Amino acid sequence: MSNTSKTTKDITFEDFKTEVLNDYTIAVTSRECSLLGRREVLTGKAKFGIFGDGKEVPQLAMAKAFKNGDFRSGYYRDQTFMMAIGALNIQQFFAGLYGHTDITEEPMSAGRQMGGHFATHSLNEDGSWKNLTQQKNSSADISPTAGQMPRLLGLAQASKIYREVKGIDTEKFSVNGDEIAWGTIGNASTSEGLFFETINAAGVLQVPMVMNVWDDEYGISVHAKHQTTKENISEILKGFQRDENNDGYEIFRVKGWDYPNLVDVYQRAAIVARKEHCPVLIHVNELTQPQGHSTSGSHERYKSKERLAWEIEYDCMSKMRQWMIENNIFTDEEAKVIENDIKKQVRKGKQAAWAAFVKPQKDEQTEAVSALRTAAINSSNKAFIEKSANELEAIKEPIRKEILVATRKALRYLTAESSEGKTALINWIAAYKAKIQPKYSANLYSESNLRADNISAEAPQYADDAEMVDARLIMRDNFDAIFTKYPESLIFGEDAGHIGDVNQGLEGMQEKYGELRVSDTGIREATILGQGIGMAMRGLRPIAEIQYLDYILYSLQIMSDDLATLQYRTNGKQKAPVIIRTRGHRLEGIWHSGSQMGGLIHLLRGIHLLVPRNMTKAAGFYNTLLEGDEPAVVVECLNGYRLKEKMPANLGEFKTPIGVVETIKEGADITLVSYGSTLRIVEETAKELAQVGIDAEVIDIQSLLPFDINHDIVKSVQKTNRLLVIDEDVPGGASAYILQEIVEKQNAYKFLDSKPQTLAAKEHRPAYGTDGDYFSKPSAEDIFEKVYDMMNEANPNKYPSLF
Ligand SMILES: Cc1ncc(C[n+]2csc(CCOP(=O)(O)OP(=O)(O)O)c2C)c(N)n1
Ligand SMILES: [Mg+2]
Repeated sequence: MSNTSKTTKDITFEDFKTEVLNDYTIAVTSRECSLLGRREVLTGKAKFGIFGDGKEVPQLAMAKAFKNGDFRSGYYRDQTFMMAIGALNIQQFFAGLYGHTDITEEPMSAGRQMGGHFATHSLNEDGSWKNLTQQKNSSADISPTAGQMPRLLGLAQASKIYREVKGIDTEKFSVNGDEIAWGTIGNASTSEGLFFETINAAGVLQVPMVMNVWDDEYGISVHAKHQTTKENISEILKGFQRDENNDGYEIFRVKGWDYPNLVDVYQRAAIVARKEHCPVLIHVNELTQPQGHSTSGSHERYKSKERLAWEIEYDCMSKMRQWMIENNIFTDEEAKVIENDIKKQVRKGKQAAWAAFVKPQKDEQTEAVSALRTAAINSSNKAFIEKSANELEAIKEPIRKEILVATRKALRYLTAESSEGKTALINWIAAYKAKIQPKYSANLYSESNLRADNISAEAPQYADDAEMVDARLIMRDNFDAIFTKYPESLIFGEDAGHIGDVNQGLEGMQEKYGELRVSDTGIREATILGQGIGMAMRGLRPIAEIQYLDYILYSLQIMSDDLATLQYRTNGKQKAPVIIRTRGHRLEGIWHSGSQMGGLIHLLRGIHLLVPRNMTKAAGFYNTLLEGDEPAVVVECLNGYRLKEKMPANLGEFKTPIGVVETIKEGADITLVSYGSTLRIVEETAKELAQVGIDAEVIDIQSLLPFDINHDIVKSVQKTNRLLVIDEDVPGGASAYILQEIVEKQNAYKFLDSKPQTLAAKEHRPAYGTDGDYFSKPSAEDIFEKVYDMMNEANPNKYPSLF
């Protein structure tokens, strides 16, 4: 089922009729799915439902204008559109509602997202790109309202880059940059800052983005009068309208039940965006929500009788039907025949989806019951285990949790026994978990052979006469090598273009590679990130620069909700290998010395988090990441650009491995673990400790996510038997995570002769004054005294107390 439009020129009435009937069929199918979907939730088969009823007709029009290669970035109302582009059928719709964990049955997310969150597959089984120009694409939805906006900007900008930058291999991604990125959003969600930030940025960038607002006057129960100035989003955005003197937007307003007008508006909008790369806003108003917001409430509670009556009269489906009758496309009787037939098809599709959902679990239930019965045979607790088996067997439509609860609990009856049946049950549970757990946990990170920890290290090479230079020059020259080696790479951020970033790590790069590849952006961190995500989803290799680590918080929501979940929420069917470049840690003052690494570690699982101690290490990370297919944040040391480092010869080639620690100094007495700017202080302190006879081993973590994949730190602790983690985040921040990794995951507790400790910053942010750093973050004296104290406790004779 799809509604790809023929050209409207020279179309016969029969052709026209066929096309409209096809559209109506799609829309009725979608409506029936909504109606039956709600019932599935109310009867308990599905847990939650949020449907596209009341928004069907404009989505038909959007689908007609949507071409191969185009991208959608939308929200949970778009089931009709997805059906109209042929990306969602009835059975798949219900598989989504049930949370089917098989990607072939539930292609949107393999049951990871609630129904109504749509996606298409950009990747093959091995993680390589499909040809996106030969299919209609939808980036994977997320639930946070307006969260689809930042990425929409990047999806649209990719077309501009593909059209205007020469030398990129466009084969799988673009045909002359003709692709449109189509956004959809609810009227109430336009209240979010992300909406306005994206609208402004797309106007500045002039990218082919068509923004659709589905306006039903409400956001759950809250009326437009609390949401939008003048209760009218296109009215207040009028200032964005382009004119003869200024670039801007084309803005359309159209009624959501007016099928012929909608079709016309969407065709016109597409031409403007596709040809001219001018962003377009389509405000579709007078839409309704026949069943209310979702299955968890009823709209009778908050809509007036008059509004409810109006919604019935102006329901876009009945208006379309009426128009079709008036225009002799069908009669009322003929319409009823079509509608009844669709009702049957939807019911059949629903039944098939449920049967497919239940089947594997039934088979697994049979296996589990049999394993339980075998284990029961020679057990003194036979009666109890058989009871569990019988109870499990009696469940008509079991879920996997019930299967595991029954089998795992049965082991408790067998602790004192040994039998073949018991061993078989243990093995069955282990095999079952190994088979089922990935359905819920796989693909948080890339599982392709391009995953970051699969890219091997390459050491920097130095010429005999290699110069010691300001470290920012290594960064700059390495970026130069990167831009030459990867024509699809580009960098953008505040001050990244004309002046070559605030620390001159991109000096001269814009002149050399042009304003599209090395560009300044507005001050808008969330959409800088969105540019990165969207362009990476279309095969480019963007480096999104967030000027200072302290300001990453503005983009953190999108990084966490969108980027970090992307591979997971599509079960590996989409990726966005964007690199986020930032700089942080010790400079001065509350907002230029932040090191909120614990926050990042916790919120960014799914993204690599790299903390190089110098610019050579940082440049090596960029080189590694560009060979891989995963997103990462690289935090450069803000106070390291003017320090001297030796210029490597193999720029663009040397690679810092990801997830691998480095021992900077060997030692026998204590293992000191740190990273980033603090590491330099630790190194200095290690020299001072040596003067009093303490031989410290110093390890640079380098990569917080993933963390020490070879478990090298425990090997050091095994030797020194003492561990101190030094970190400039708040107490219990990144240091708590590091300690958990080492003590619990690497089992370092086995080798410890002293309490494992952390030395972190104060709880407050760093004060500005000259001494602000000293009194806010771990200093050399703090480290010295902490280590000395630990050694004093172990051997007071050798290390008499300092105080
Ligand atoms: C950031 C965020 N806040 C709140 C919610 C809960 N929520 C889900 S939908 C919704 C209303 C959205 O209304 P609108 O944008 O008009 O879309 P509609 O459902 O009316 O089509 C709200 C508040 C959310 N998903 N995300
Ligand atoms: Mg709404």
